[in-house]
Amino acid sequence: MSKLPDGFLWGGAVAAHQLEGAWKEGGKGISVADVMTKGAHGVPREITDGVIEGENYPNHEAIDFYHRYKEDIQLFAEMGFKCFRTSIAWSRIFPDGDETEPNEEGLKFYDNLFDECLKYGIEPVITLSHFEMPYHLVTEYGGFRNRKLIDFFEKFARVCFERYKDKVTYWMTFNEINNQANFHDDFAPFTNSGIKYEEGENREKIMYQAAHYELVASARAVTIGQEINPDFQIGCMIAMCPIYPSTSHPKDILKAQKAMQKRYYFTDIHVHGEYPGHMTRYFERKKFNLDITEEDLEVLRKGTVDYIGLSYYMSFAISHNESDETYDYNESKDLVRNEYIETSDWGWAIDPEGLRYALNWFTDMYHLPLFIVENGLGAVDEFDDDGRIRDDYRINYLRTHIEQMIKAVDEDGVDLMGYTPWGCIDLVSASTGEMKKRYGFIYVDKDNDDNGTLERHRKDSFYWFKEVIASNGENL
Ligand code: BGP
Repeated sequence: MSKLPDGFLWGGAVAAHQLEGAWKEGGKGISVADVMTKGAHGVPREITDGVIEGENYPNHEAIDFYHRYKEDIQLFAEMGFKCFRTSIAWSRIFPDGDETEPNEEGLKFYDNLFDECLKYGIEPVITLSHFEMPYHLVTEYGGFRNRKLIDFFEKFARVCFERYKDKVTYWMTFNEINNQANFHDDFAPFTNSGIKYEEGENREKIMYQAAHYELVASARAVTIGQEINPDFQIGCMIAMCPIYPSTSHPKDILKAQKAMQKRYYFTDIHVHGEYPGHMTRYFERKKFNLDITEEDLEVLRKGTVDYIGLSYYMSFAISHNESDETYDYNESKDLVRNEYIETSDWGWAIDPEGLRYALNWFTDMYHLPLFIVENGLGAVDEFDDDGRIRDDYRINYLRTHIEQMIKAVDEDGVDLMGYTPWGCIDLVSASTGEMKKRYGFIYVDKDNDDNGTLERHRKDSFYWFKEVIASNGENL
């Protein structure tokens, strides 16, 4: 007997800009992702001032899912997927983001894609904004530093909800909305908000202002979606990395608690519809004077979500800082290495128990259904002489995480809707732009320098995951 509920949504997750390619086809406009440099190990990607001829922009072709989606969905169906999480590229629907009428060809592409999924009984799970805002909204309006973006996003959301109301039930508004508050590189440009910083600006203040506008845009979308189809399930999407105290020193415990508050206040707003006291006090203390109106607060109260979607890859550990009495969280300064945990080739801490912890934490805090919409291991894959990819490291990672997920459901009573591992087919890495950081059950023949036939191959994990789904998590 399976320990997971019937109808558990097994599947896989991707994002439009990381796999579709066809960056200029079907009337699509240029998105932020199309002008991002290819980073590298330890070198963050940058939003450039436009496309330079001859440069390698990995998202332009990606894995050409735009033309090959039928073949790929068929492979997902062969694995037994119950759902497939992807995003709608905003720039396919509104090429510049500020038009009055949507682009019919873009809408049609997603009609075809969702129909193809439904043909196999695969539920589409759709993120509205996954790091791919139309670039015009960045150059003309400054991205989400501008209040006008709320209206543009609302319009985009309304068009999608109306068009796909009979094909899509599960939605999420902004992918990893809290990722911009992770304080990496002193608030690096964040593609969801489309923000490029000027010299000498108060980046932190700008980030909180943009985050506020995104939260209002999200809440407005939730309210509209619930009106258009009351059967919709509309969630938020939070990047979850639990932050553990590095020791039992009370100051480390308090430091970890404050860090968790800061990283996850987004969830309080999505779920409870209001800012927690620690954030309003923080804004006051910092004299940020943010543009937050009474009307905004009303919108936030109304547009609360139905479930929490989360990504989980790793955990962090943190120590207090004797010279800083405030306990303010600064990720690039305060995080420490957790000696009990191994890391991936890209330095991400591998911590399966952390997933169980995270699921319990969300449940205790918010009492809402949860949906793990990303989890996985980025690794270099190679063919053996017999033409097989023996990715037991990936199987191991997923198995140990699924074991903890099942304990959370079975022993702790967590209400979990489904599990969609990240990058079910190899795609362009979001943080580095590389192809060689692979997550897939399906290998795609393409290398870091844009060479390859784009042919698809089943890895060993493909057959393993197929059995996991068929047994509803019994055979791991
Ligand atoms: C999440 C993003 C994804 C994805 C994943 C893996 O933060 O939502 O878009 O790419 O991380 O990250 P990476 O591709 O950098 O390995």
